[in-house]
Amino acid sequence: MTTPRPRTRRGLAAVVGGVAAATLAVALAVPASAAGSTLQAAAAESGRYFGTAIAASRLNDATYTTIANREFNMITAENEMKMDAMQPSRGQFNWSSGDRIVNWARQNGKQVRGHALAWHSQQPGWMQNMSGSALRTAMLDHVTQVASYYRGKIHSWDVVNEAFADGSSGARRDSNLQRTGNDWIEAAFRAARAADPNAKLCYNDYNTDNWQHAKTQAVYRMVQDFKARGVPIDCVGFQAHFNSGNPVPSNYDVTLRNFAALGVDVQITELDIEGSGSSQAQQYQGVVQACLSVPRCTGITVWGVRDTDSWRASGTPLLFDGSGNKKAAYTSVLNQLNQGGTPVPNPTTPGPNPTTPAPNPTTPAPNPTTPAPNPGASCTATYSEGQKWNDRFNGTVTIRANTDINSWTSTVTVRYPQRVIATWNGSPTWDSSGNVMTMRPSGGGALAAGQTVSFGFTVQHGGNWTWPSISCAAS
Ligand code: G2I
Repeated sequence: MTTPRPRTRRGLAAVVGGVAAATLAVALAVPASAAGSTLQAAAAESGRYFGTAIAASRLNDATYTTIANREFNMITAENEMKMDAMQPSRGQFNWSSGDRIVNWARQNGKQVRGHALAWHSQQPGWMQNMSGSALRTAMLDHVTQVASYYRGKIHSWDVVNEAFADGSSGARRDSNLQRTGNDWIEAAFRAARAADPNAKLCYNDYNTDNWQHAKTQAVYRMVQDFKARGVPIDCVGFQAHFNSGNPVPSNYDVTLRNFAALGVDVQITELDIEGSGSSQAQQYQGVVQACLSVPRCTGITVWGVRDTDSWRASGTPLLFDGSGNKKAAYTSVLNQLNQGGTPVPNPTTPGPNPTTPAPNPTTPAPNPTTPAPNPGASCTATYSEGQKWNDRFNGTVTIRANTDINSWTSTVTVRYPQRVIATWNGSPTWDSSGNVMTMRPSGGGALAAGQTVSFGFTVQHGGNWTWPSISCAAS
C-alpha cells in the first residue's frame, strides 16, 4: 500500500485545525526548497494538477506558450473540441483544431481535459435544427466518434455540459437535447464509456458552487442517482466563474466535499474571478484552499492564461496580466498550493511496488563533455519515493556535495511507458526520446561540502512501477 511521505508543509488551519499542531512540528524541519516554484509543481506535490484553457489561435504567441508550458500541466481546448468545431457538417469531422491543442499538450508532457461532448450551446447549425430520436441518435453518434478518436489521450471528458437551469427551480435546462428525453445525459455517459473506457467522465456546470443553491442540489441528486444506478460517471466539474454578483461562496469546501462523498472526483474546471489586487487574490486563495482540503478534489484549471486571453477580458479575471506578468492572484494561488493539501488518494487498487529498486550511485558520474574547472568536484544523488497513485508517483532526488562544488547536473532516466509530467525545484531539459531528463539547479547551484539540495518530479507510470535511474555530476 501507499505510504504517504510525511507532510511537509503547514496544514490548512481553517480546515483541519485539529491536526495543525502536529503538522507544524514537521514543517519546522523542512527546507524552504521544498516549495514548488510553478503552479503545476506546487500542485503536484499533493498529487493535483494545475491546468489552463488554451486557444489554438494563440499557440504562435511565444509569451503565451512560455507561460502555459511553464505553469500548467493540464490543458483544456477553450473552443476547439466543442460540437460545432468537431463536426461542422453532419458526418464530417474536423479534427485539425482539436489536434493542434492535444498535440501541443502531449508534446509538452501535459495531460488533456476534453471539453465538451454534449452541450445545448455551440452546436453546429445542422444539429440545432434537429429534434427527437434523430437528434438523440446524432448526439450519441457525436459522443462515440469524438471520444473514440481521442481514446487514450484524454484525462477527463466533460461528457455533458450545463444541463441544469439557473435559479430556484432545480429543473433541467430546456434545450433540444433535453426534449429528446430526460435520460439523454445518462445515454451520453454510457456512449462515452464505451468509446473511451479509460477517460474519467465528468458532468460539468456553473453556478453549482454554493451548497445552498437549488441548482447545486439538483446536480447533486442527479449524481447520487447515477451512482446508485450504475451510470458511468467518475467526476463532477465545477466551472467556477466568479464575480462580484457571484462571489466565491464561504461553503465552497462543503460543496466539493459533499459531491466527493458520492464517490466521484471533483475538479475545478474553468476558474476565473473578476477583480484585481488583494481582493481578487484572496478569493483565488479561498478556492484553492477549498480544493486542497478535499482529498478527491484532484485538480484546478483556470480559464485562460493572461487577462487579455479571457472570454471576459474586461473583468481581468486571470492570474497573469496582459503583458504576462504574475498578478497578486498568482502569488496567492502559488503560496496556497505550497501550504500543501490533503493528498489525493489512490481511488483504485494500487499497482505493485517496485521489486528491484535501482541502486543509488555511490560514485559520482564523470562529466564527459565539459572540462572540470573544479578538479575533484563530486556529488552523490539519492532517490526517495514520494506519494503514489494508481496512475503516477512522485520522487525526490537529493544531491549531496561531497566536496565544495560550483554546480551540479543530475540525470533521471525513466522507462517506457513512463513519462515525467511535472517537476519542481530545478530546470529540466530532455533528450529526444523523452526518457532522460537532465535537471540543473534553478539558481546558481554552488554547494559547500556536505550540503544537500533536492528536486522532485511526478512520473506517469503507465503500469511500469520501476524506479527511475539517477546520477549526478558536479563541477
Ligand atoms: O462562457 C464561458 C465558458 C462557460 N462554460 C463553458 C465554456 O465552454 C465557456 O467558454 C466560452 C469560451 O471561453 C469563449 O471563447 O465559450 C464561449 C462560447 O459559449 C466562447 O466564446 C466564443 C464566441 O461566442 C464566439 O463568437 C467566438 O468565435 O468564442 C469563439 C472563439 O473565439
